[in-house]
Amino acid sequence: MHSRSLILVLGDQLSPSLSSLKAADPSRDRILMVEVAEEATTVRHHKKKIAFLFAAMHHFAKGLEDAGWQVDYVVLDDPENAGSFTGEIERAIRRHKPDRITVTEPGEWRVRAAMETWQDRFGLPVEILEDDRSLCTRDAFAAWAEGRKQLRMEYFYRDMRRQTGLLMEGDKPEGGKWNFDSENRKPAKADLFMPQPPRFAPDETTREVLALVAERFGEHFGDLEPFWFAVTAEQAEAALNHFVENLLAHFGDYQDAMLTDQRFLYHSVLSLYINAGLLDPLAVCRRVEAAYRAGRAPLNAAEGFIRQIIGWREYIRGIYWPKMPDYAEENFLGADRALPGFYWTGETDMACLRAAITQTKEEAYAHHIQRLMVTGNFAMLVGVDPAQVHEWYLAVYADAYEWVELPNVLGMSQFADGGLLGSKPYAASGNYINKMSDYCGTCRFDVKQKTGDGACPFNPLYWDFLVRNEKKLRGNPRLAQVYRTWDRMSAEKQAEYRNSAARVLDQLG
Ligand code: FAD
Ligand code: DLZ
Ligand code: SF4
Repeated sequence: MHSRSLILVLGDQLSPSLSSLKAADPSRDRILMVEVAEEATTVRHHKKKIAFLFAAMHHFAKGLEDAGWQVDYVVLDDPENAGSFTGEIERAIRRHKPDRITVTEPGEWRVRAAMETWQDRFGLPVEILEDDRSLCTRDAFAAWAEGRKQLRMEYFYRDMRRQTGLLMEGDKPEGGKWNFDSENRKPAKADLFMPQPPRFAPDETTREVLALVAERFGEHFGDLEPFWFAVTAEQAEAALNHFVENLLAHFGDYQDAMLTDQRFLYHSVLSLYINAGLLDPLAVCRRVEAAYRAGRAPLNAAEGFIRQIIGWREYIRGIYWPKMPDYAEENFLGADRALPGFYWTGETDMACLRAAITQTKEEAYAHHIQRLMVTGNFAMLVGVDPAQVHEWYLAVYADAYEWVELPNVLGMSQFADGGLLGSKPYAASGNYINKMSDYCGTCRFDVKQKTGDGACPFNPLYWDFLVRNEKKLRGNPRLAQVYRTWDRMSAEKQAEYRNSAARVLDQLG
């Protein structure tokens, strides 16, 4: 007789192709899905994110049942709910008396560490299967990284293009170049026509979840309604279709632009669906490639988009696992300031931060440049403790899971790993934000004014950051030119910058 498995499917594993399901037999094995308070409160997640995951979990469980699986779904308000994965596994073992536990590896080190205790704790074999939804296995990434002094995304990406065959002509890149970024990144004009992402009306199941989240997590950051996210694979597919048909063609051009009244611009708003498992990353890229080959999107757009997924997304995952758990503690610049309170309210006179944070509160979404060059840049310039920055990003975005959020925040945006991910800090003065957005036009501060009352705070903070961290950063060849500019300034000018920055920092408390 075959042994019976209890298969735990996590909230970000909502894919019928999941490795744990592939290996299983619906007539014999049982699936367990659990809503647990620990996952929602270890970091107090945005209300919309919790609602999205619980609603998507319910719909996924229903789909599995319709396909003949036996699913044991534990709701959050079950009076017996133990509140954690480990507690719920223990209860489920009592209910189902399985011969073993099967899981697809989780996306977070903390959860994997808990799972690794289960075999001894429960006296049952625990199988942790590889998550083959990612295109580069952990072993393959380790083999690629072996012996390299620097782990540059661009070289990793070329290998992923060769491996997947995406946008390849034989062994050459389509169009003769691997990367078309020089044609991308234009500032946007507010009168461009940008179709909004499709909005999905909540069905009865989702409405019940919304009521539960309002009651149990009312104190968490963020607006719960209006709630319009896709919660099924079919709806996520419709969102992908909308992107490919209506937005992809301009994706590259306006990738770095920011507009107060256009929260999504030509971005796909698909990361939350891909990360939860509702969309398959490779299938998404194949759709985009097909649109290019059919002449419906230019190469700079298709290549730029595909690079974000098979390049950045896979590379970030590759970095996360071998670096954990110590990575989460890294603080190369020794930053120790508390996260300013306005990150939780949006109440600040700085129009760029107000726009990015207000939109984060309302949508649980901000696009890459808002995350990197507005909220991330400001936190780094003022020297916020990277662990607090990490916790904020993990809590507030609907697409945030530690494996993808942590390297992006700690490495890319805060330079807290000392340059493993980026060759220099993404530090910028107000000039960059002004070039790429319409924020400065409505701001109380003057982006052109360098120092003194009324000057854009990013301007003195930029120089103060470089000087404060001079010992760690001056030797970086990519910063040689900016340090030369600082050295050429008069002592008086330098003092003005430092004094202005000190006043901004004082006001932050
Ligand atoms: P688009 O601009 O349409 O990009 C297409 C897709 O590419 C995204 O859906 C995503 O799957 C992928 N992608 C693009 N850039 C990255 C990247 N750097 N890392 C991984 N995938 C990428 N992304 C997350 O999925 N979760 C996070 O928690 C997260 N935190 C971030 C924190 C910071 C400080 C920064 C700078 C970036 C972060 N990113 C994160 C990456 C990126 O900002 C988001 O993936 C993107 O904004 C999601 O919106 P979109 O789907 O409209 O993306
Ligand atoms: C983020 C999250 C939340 C809020 N709640 C649950 C939950 O109740 N049940 C569940 O299975 N997963 C949840 N998740 C996603 C997990 O935190 C995620 O699977 C792990 O962090 C591994 O990436
Ligand atoms: Fe932001 Fe400075 Fe522009 Fe104001 S002036 S929106 S603070 S960059």
